[in-house]
Order: sequence, then C-alpha cells, then structure tokens
Amino acid sequence: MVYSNKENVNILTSLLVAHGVSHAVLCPGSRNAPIVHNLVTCPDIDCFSVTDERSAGFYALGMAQATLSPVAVCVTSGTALLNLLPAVAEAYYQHVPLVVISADRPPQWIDQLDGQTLPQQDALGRFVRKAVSLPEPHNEEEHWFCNRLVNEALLAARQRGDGPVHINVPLTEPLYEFTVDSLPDERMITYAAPCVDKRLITECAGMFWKASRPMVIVGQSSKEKLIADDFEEISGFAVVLNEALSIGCGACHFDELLCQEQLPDDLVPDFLLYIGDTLVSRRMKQFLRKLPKDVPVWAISEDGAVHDTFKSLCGVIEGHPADAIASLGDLAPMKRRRGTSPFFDRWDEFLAETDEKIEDFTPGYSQMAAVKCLEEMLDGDDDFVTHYANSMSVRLANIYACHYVFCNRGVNGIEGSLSTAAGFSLVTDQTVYCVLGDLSFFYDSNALWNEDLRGNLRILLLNNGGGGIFEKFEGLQGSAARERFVMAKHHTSAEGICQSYQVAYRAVHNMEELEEGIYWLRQDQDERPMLLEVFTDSANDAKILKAYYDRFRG
Ligand SMILES: Cc1ncc(C[n+]2csc(CCOP(=O)(O)OP(=O)(O)O)c2C)c(N)n1
Ligand SMILES: [Mg+2]
Repeated sequence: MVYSNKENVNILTSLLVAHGVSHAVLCPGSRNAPIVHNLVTCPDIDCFSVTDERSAGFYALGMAQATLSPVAVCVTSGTALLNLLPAVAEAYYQHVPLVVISADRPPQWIDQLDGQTLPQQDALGRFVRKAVSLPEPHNEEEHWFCNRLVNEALLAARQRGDGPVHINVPLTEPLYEFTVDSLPDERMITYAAPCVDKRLITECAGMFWKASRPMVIVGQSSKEKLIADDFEEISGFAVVLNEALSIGCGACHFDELLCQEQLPDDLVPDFLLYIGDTLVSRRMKQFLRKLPKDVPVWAISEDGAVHDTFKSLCGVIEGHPADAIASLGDLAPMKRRRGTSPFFDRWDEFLAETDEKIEDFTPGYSQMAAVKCLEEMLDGDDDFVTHYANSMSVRLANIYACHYVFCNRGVNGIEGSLSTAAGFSLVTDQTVYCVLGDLSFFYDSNALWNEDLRGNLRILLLNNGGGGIFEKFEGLQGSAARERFVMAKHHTSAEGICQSYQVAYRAVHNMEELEEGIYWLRQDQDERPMLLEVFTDSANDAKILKAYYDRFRG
C-alpha cells in the first residue's frame, strides 16, 4: 500500500484510524485527492462516494447515527465546504460526531483570486465544536503541532456528548506523489469523560424525591440505543413522557391530550426533569412554559448547555443521562414505587383514553392513512429502522410509530432527510424506511444518485403536491402568496427520478392501492432501493388531521 507523501495527510489518516473512524464519505475534487487517496488506501476505513456535498454531509450524519461512531466527510476546497453546513448544523444540535475534512490551498493563496479559494478555516462557524487548520510540517516541531491539532479535533468530536468538528488541510503542489509505504505510528491522545458526581446532584435529587408530582420529559436523543433501558426504573416513580424521537417504545400521546381546552390542575407537575434535545409538540412546550413559577425545572445534558426551553430552568446537570438517572436512583431516600395519587392516576387514565381514541380513529385515504398503514404493517417486524422527515411526516410518526424514530429535528430542515436515511442504509443490514413529504423529497433527490445504495432502503413518499403543513394556518388563506410561494404547490412525480437512478417505483392513488403498495414496499426484495409514491390532496390531508384532533378537544 502506498500512501501520499503529504505528511499532514498521513498524520491525519493515522489518527482517524486510531480514534475509531471506520467510515468516510468522499466527495470528488483535485485538492482533496491526496486525502481521498489515503482514505481509500487505508484498509481500516470503508469509503463511499457522494458527489453533492450537501447530500454527502447528511450521508455521513446517517452513517454516524447507524454506527454510533465518528464518520468523516472529505471535500475539496471552496464552496464544496460551505455545502456541508446544513448537515453540520444538524449534527451540532443532534450531537452527532461528524468529522469534516476539507482540503485547502496554502494560506498565502487565500483571497488571491485563485480558483476554488475562500477563507475556510472558520467557515463552519459556531456549528462545529472545534475547527483546526493543519500545518504542512517541515520539522519535528511542526509534526508535533499537526499531531496535536488532529488529536484535539478528534477528541472534541467525542467530548461532552459528541458533535461535529472541522479539520482543514492546506496542501501545496505537487499534490499527487504517492510514495510512502506505510502510515506513521502517531501518538493518540485519549480522554476520560467525567461521571456525574453524586454530590453535585444532591440538590436536584432532594427536590425530585420530595416532589409529589414528578415529571420527566425526554426530548430527542439520537443515541436511543444507549439510553433505552434507563427509563424503566425511573418510570416507576415519575410520569415519564417522550416522543418517538427519544426512546424506543413510540410516543406517549400527550400532544393529543393537551388539545383539551380545560386541563385539570392535577396534571401539572411540581418538579420537572428534562432530558435530551428538542420536542416536536408545540402544545407540550406551551403547557410547560405556563408552569407555576415555583415548579423547579432541572435539565440533564451531556454538554451542560443552558436550554431554558420552558423559561423556568433552575439547574443543569452535565453528564450522560444514564449516569445521572442512576445517580438519582442511588440518592432515593428509600426505593419506592410511585403509588397512587390523582397526578399519576390522571396521567395514566388520560394517556390510556387517548390511545383508545387513536385506535378507534380510521383515517380516510390521506398521508395519515399511509403512515398508519405502514406502521401497522411494520408492527411485528424487528430488523428495521425508520427515518421520518420534518413537516407532517414526523408528526404522523408521533401518532403511529411504536418504536424509535430518526428525524433531522436538530434544526428541522427539510433538505437532508433522504440523504440521512440513505447514508444510514449503507452501513446497516437493517431495512431502512424513509418517510417524507414531496418538497423534502425533491429537494434532496440527489440522495438517490448513488450506485452503492441497496434494496434495504425503502422510501414512502407522501406526495400532496406541496408543503401541506401550511394548510393548517387559516390566516394564510388571505394571502395571494399562499399556494404558489408558501406551499410551493407543484405537480411533479418521482417516477422519472426513480427511473434515472434505478429505484423500483410504484404509485398509489387510493386506499386499495395503498395497502397493496405498503405490502409491496415491505415485502419485495430488490437489489436497489424501492419507492412508493402516495398521491394525496393536501386540503383533504388537513381535513382528516383536523378530524383526528377534534376527537381530543372538548
Ligand atoms: C431547509 C428548509 N427550508 C424550508 C423549511 C420550511 N418548511 C417547513 S415544512 C415545509 C414544507 C415541507 O413540505 P413537504 O416535505 O411536502 O411536507 P408536507 O408539509 O406536505 O407534509 C417547509 C418548506 C425548512 N424546514 N427547511
Ligand atoms: Mg407535501
């Protein structure tokens, strides 16, 4: 095996392997070719080619979610790097360890009207945990510096709950000399993360155990596999509420419950513990923002950031949720079950009633019926994961999914959901279902431009001819911009795209075809991805969704 003669590239490659990077997404270009060459040559790294950098960033995000490990994405200089920003921002808020590697010109050539050149060093701004620019070493001191910078960046990707980092690699010509027989044996710096110190959470534990109406809200967690079991115990003594984006049992249907005009006072907690990232339910955020001022809110987060989502945060515990919950348990005055009280009984009763009403509701042909049908057919399957896109798809997942759901909810973008699912599918043997709306699909259809994709990627495209979510804003009816510019209504179908990218395609226009279609999507084995396009009318989708929520009002 013969590596590049660029010393900084060899240091980088060696340390990527040492820090456990085993997957890389590579984007074409000349300046990054020495890095690409090394990553492809290195036997410890599996490489995937993606041309569109915006899509590549999301591919890497999906791979990192699937492998729970850092994944590299390597781009050439110039705007190639800037195109990664949406995925990097999403990774930042989802705490996913993306390792961005950009090739660059030597510093003296920046801003000198040379091609594909712009200031790259801090181009990803505050969306990366750490940005370093490597020297091209000429002596031992510079070699040490380069080693240290790479170590620092790769450590930062795993510290405090993971996040994206940027390693910029200036390279002087000539670029293509592959003459080095083996990678250098580089010194790797390791890092030991602190555990939650019990003494530090005594105050929180005291309040938690004294509370008679303790509530735990679990926001999005992109590391569901790491924390699923930990909630078993805590749900024995608190009302634990989560959406499908956090723990592996589907959502508690509190969004529906909170539709009621008059909520009984007994539902209000007297202590709130918040774990994880965002919540989809606006109603829950509004409910919690109106908590009486004397209800203490504590948050557990791996980065210790202050997210005062409910405007009443009084404490933050920095650490892994599992550690923190275990420590809370250790500090219990005595192990106790929650017993009966109007608070627990009401929540149990209301959630059970809500579940019953959901079961009794049979949506007519619509987006909602499509998701219901898919989820019902998936019930009982075990080797699958789902990626739901933003907008209505994820909301429907929160109604019908009985399992963990991936979603780019960090910044709620619609631009990379299909690429994320596609990247995920490349590094797993599980079947990956991606459910997404039409604007999300056409925006990111480059995700399908990939020869490595296999038959384990199944797409349920909910095509209601535009941004159907905007139907719900009655005030928008008065705007002349509504249909063409806000909803971006269109009549595009995915059929031609599927043909171009060798994706098996089937269309659905009514209930009967829907059931057959979902059966097809789930059952048939194909070497290439499969896509089921469900055509619905967005006004009718909105009407059915309203009828659904009307059941819970009153
Ligand atoms: C990158 C980006 N641009 C714009 C938006 C604003 N936005 C939110 S939902 C939505 C419509 C999505 O339409 P579609 O994917 O068809 O889903 P539907 O609303 O029909 O369920 C838009 C444009 C966004 N979230 N992200
Ligand atoms: Mg749509």
